[in-house]
Amino acid sequence: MSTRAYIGLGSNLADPAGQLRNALQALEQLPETRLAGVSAFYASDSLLPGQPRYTNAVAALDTALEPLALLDALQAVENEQGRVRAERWGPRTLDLDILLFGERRIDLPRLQVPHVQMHLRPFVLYPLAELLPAQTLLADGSTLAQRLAACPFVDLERL
Ligand code: PH2
Ligand code: MG
Ligand code: MG
Repeated sequence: MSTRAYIGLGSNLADPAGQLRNALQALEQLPETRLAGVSAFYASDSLLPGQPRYTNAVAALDTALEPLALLDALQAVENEQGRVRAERWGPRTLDLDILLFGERRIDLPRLQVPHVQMHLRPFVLYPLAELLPAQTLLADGSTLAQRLAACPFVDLERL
């Protein structure tokens, strides 16, 4: 049985768009997983000031992996692309976040799904909206459409 999962991709170091393209190729190679869709790429300022701008996108996966196995596989891809975990929210070559995993709610120290901050982040919501219906319910009980209205397309640049 496979589950539809949505993955947030982000990079703000070493050719961010190229990092995202490499990561998408790596996602296509994951075991028991099919890459079912990819949003456009978006550029935006970092939430933390003083960092390079980010490029972000969202990918849809159909996967038979369990959530923690998927997380391990995503972290292996981050590491292969030179991710160094120095500081929380530090600049990174590649960040792969599990945003949604079917309808599952997961609250483990290593993994919280739906992603806790996603409903506040335009660089997640806008690419996600390309792949998901507007009435989709998010973790806080709001719909994607409501969150988009509360997170205007301000600083985002569609690439
Ligand atoms: N990720 C962060 C912190 N700030 N800013 C943008 N624009 N895009 C990100 O993906 C991002 C961020 C930590 O995960
Ligand atoms: Mg992350
Ligand atoms: Mg992140």
